[in-house]
Amino acid sequence: MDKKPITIIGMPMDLGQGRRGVDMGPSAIRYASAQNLLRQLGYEVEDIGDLSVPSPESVNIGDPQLKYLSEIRQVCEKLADTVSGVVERDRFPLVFGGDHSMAIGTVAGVAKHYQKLGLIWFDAHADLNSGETSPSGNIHGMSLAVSLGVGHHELVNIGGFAPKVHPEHVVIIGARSLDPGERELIQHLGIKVFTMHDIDRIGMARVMDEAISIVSRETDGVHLSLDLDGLDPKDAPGVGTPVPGGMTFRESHLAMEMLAEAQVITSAEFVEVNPIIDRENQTAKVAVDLMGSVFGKKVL
Ligand code: 4U7
Ligand code: MN
Ligand code: MN
Ligand code: MN
Repeated sequence: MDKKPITIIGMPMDLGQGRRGVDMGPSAIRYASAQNLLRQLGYEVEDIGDLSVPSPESVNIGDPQLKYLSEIRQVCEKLADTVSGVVERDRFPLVFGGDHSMAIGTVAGVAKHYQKLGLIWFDAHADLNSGETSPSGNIHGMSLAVSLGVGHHELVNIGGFAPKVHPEHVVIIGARSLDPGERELIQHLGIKVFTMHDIDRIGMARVMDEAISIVSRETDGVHLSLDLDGLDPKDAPGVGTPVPGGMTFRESHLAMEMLAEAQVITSAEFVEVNPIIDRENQTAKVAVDLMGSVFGKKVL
């Protein structure tokens, strides 16, 4: 198997959500020995550190329907440039977050290099709101919409082009909390969503077979955007927006192992780890464990 060298980027950002703490996610994930594990798996790894992100106390919240819009735009532009530079150096970008609004930057950075990018959104939520539909005004609930070209123009045009992905190349896995505007957009764009109901009903193995065939059909790269709240809060308690009834530790692992087997993933981010409400860094450890599986760790 081709083991592309990995570049880790930290995004210590919590401007996109209501609760403090996910800005410490990158440290917690590093503390859970991400780099060691990847080296043990035989990868060359570099960590280029954290991007600098303003703390919410130091800036103005701005429009309550698009909180911290201008700061999020700025740091996502920077993240997009950084990620794009990593791809240009023929390395695998692996980003640690940070609230999920950062995906606007990560996806913009990779999409510059892949005309037809596949996208796996592993999440309890769909992140398909806009300033008009959001019940919270938190941009971490809008990042998938923005990547599809729906939302505020300042976010949609990050990186200088839009959209970053097309709906037919996107799958959402693990959804169990959707807002009315998100349901409408899913219908309107025809996005494939594997809800918890689907996972219960047909099992994770079949869900992943279908998901992999969708994201790899006619695409030239696939990004994995993994929000730890996709897992059940019993397995990943350290997240800002926990929703009961999520994917188990084993189901999530199976999903990652199948992605590794299919060898489709060309970039990844692990987001929304909140050490403040975690228990002994359990959620960051789960993130690193899942990372192991994505990068090909096997029992035998
Ligand atoms: B996350 C929410 F209303 N939909 O928009 C919203 F339920 O990145 C939650 O998936 C968004 O954690 C959660 O605020 C965003 C809410
Ligand atoms: Mn999310
Ligand atoms: Mn979520
Ligand atoms: Mn979340």
